[in-house]
Amino acid sequence: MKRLLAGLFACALATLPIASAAAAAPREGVASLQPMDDAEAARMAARVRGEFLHAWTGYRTYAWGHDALLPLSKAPRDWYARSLLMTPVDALDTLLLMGFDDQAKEARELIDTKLSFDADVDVKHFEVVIRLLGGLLSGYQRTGDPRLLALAQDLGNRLLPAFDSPTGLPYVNVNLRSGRASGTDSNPAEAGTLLLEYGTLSRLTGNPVYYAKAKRALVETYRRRSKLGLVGERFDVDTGGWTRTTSHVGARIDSYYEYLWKCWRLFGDRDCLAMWKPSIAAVDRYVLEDVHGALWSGQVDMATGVRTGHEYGALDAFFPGLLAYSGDVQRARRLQDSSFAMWQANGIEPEAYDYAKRDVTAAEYPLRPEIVESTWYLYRLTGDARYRTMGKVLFEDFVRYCRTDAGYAALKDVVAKQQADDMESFVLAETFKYFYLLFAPPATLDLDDVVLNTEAHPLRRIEPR
Ligand code: DMJ
Repeated sequence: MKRLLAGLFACALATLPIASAAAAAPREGVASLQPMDDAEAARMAARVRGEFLHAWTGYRTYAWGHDALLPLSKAPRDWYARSLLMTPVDALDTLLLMGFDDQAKEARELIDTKLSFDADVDVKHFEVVIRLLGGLLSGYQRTGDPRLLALAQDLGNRLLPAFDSPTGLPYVNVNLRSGRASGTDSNPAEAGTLLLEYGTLSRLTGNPVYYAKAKRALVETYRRRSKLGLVGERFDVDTGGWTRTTSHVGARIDSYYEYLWKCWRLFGDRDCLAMWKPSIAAVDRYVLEDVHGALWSGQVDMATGVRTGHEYGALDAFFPGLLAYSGDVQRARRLQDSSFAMWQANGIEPEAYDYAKRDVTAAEYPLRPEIVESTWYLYRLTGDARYRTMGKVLFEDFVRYCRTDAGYAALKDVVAKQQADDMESFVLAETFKYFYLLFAPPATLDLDDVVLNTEAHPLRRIEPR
């Protein structure tokens, strides 16, 4: 926090005549920043592109053909007994967006020739949908490569048994070869963050089954909301009963809200809009709160609305972007200022932060994209070039603390800045993509043309057949 306050005062003093400086209130958040001009933005876009290439090259050199790179040990890591090419599939559309055509071609050839879903492995349904199904569909829409669509359809078919529960809520895992589904301890994010991908698969193949199953899971989640309109954090897939009733917008719930809004945007599905409206009203009323003069989002009980916690964190930081995207720019700006203050407190954001006590409560940073995502939405939707300057602060810190010889490393502890041997595929799918989009010319991605899934894969609108 000290660093933030010192920075804010320095900046305010630099731009005010001495006589009025003493009387002026310190400006905070985005108001403390100067707008970035287009020439500086172009330099930043080139820098982000260069750093992305550094991370991609690390994967290419030390982990080619595997799911992910271990950036400290310079070795590969696979999620299961067999690689599912998580990083190449997740990174493909970022390579294309940034104009790395040779690398994209090489990644596509690897996927086309080596990726097979005929594997006796129990995979996490949600993760495979957002990263692999989303990545394949977006890659197909960008390249027209029919093999990517064929892989997406094969994967979709193998995953469908996940929905065969008594409630229609999906099981957590599914075996890609046998279709055996397992895992009943699930949550709104895992059940409700499927329709953009399955729905796009239906639109592209003409087979409505994918849309129907994923939509039912979203509706079944919504149906279980409390009288106040809030959802909890965990439920049992077989019974549909809540097993944890804490409500918030962070881990295990976050992208459920994201997809209510985005499925309306992508498919024009009025049911999604009808579910979004009371849901966001309940979040505004019960979950968001003013503390120390700033807007934050914490925890309440879904049934009573009684406040149970004041924790915000790296995952919650997607919410300002969603607020802005859905039209509530005022609240979006205030919450983004809070995300930025949380980041500035240690020069990198922690996984969880108690905003009432101003204390880090979970110190790791797995290179998450959400704060960058929100910075980009706010810039794109308001045109306020100070958000580009905010993004530059984030990027410089990100490079300073997380860059390694071979790529980018997560942090075990944002206070001690101790690195961890982990570079998730979402770093290449999302974190670098949002940084790049923030500084690149807006025409790089037309928000009227696409909706980004929760893993930042841009999906194009397609009319139903
Ligand atoms: C990503 O896989 C997705 O953004 C998901 O919705 C949340 N977690 C990670 C990034 O933090």
